[in-house]
Amino acid sequence: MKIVAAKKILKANDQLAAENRALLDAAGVFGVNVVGSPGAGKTTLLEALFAQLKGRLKPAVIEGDIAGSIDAERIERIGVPVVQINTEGACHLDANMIASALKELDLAAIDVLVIENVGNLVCTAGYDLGERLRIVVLSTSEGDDKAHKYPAIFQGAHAMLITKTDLLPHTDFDVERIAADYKRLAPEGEVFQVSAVHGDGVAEAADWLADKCRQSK
Ligand SMILES: Nc1nc2c(ncn2[C@@H]2O[C@H](COP(=O)(O)OP(=O)(O)O)[C@@H](O)[C@H]2O)c(=O)[nH]1
Ligand SMILES: [Mg+2]
Repeated sequence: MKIVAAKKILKANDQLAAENRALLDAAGVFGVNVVGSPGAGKTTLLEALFAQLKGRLKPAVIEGDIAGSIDAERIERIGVPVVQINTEGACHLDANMIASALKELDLAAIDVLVIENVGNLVCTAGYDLGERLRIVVLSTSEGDDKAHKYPAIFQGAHAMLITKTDLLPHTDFDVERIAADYKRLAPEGEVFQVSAVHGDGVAEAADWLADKCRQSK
């Protein structure tokens, strides 16, 4: 019987992630890994951010989904280059999948690559994809205990974007509680509050992303 230790798989992933990062750096492309639960509002947020960043940043997207291409079609409709990865059951993207998808993109024509990971607060935490920035998206309808219950994903994120703030009056979500839990895990992390459908907070998050992208050059 052959047993492959998870640690070994992660080591191989780290190697490939480093190669992806080197490729993106050489092309002057800033890689961003967006993680969060299914339905947290990741794709809607990307649509809002790209509208806000029009003329400032040239984005492309890699969409990770277990099946289908609904999100990639949404991104295509707003005129942003996009590659769909179907993981066929896997609950996260890995660096090998990203390496394949990168071959399908014209890196010379973009300056920020946003990877929308498979919706999941657990598996996605352990896999470096070769990004420079990781953002965790949490919606106000998911509960304010999630940083406490899924620490790894919050700990590894440079920013927490709280989405669907327009729904706050209808929930018991406590922004201060989740922000305090997140800051304990990631003291340097930024917290943004966004309603992608109403537009509140989108400009602040977009400015921060543009700054991070500029600082990386
Ligand atoms: N009320 C409200 N609904 C939102 C917001 N952002 C996304 N949604 C809705 O949440 C659902 C899931 O959004 P989607 O972007 O597909 O989530 P994803 O699975 O994380 O990519 C959709 O019905 C969106 O219209 C928001 O800021 N406010
Ligand atoms: Mg999506």
